[in-house]
Amino acid sequence: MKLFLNVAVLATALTASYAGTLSVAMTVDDDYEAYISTDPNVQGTLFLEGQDSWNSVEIGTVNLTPGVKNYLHIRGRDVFGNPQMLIGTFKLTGNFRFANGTQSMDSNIFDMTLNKTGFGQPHITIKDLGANGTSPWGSLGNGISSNARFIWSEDFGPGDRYFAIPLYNVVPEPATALILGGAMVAFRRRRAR
Ligand SMILES: [Ca+2]
Ligand SMILES: [Ca+2]
Repeated sequence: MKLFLNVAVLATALTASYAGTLSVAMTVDDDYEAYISTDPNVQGTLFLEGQDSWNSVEIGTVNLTPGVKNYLHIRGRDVFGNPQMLIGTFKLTGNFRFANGTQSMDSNIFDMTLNKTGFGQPHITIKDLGANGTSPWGSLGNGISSNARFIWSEDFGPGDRYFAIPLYNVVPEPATALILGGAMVAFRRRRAR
């Protein structure tokens, strides 16, 4: 009975560790909303926005839905005319990974997608406008890495830009659960003596 209870507690602890968070430090020239979604075609739930100020970096953290792929959806737009850009640094916890295989990434043209008509639509090319520090914006801090890139669509102009970053759910190695489970059983046996 005690063993059963401990296995149940262990299972609960393992399940809890499967959850994760996404932390964001970003800004857009000039305006954006950031959403978290479990469907690439659905905008999702708003958790961060930056209103009309490219030089203020917003930070936010959101809980991810465990066990499935999540998506960071950023809907950005220019408000005051050229120039236009998005820049940010993104971090994950729990069993989530970016396309680069790690829990940290900076805005770049390789690990994100973009289109001008809506989330889940066919992708268009992202243009690299230079590393953090590049004129006319200069260096942006408050959590944005010096390696982050200023990016936008190839064409400038009005209208929303839909950026997406997939957050892959990584299934833990079964060996880890077995080792933990085995250790717990051994621990209980020692205590029982
Ligand atoms: Ca901002
Ligand atoms: Ca602008």
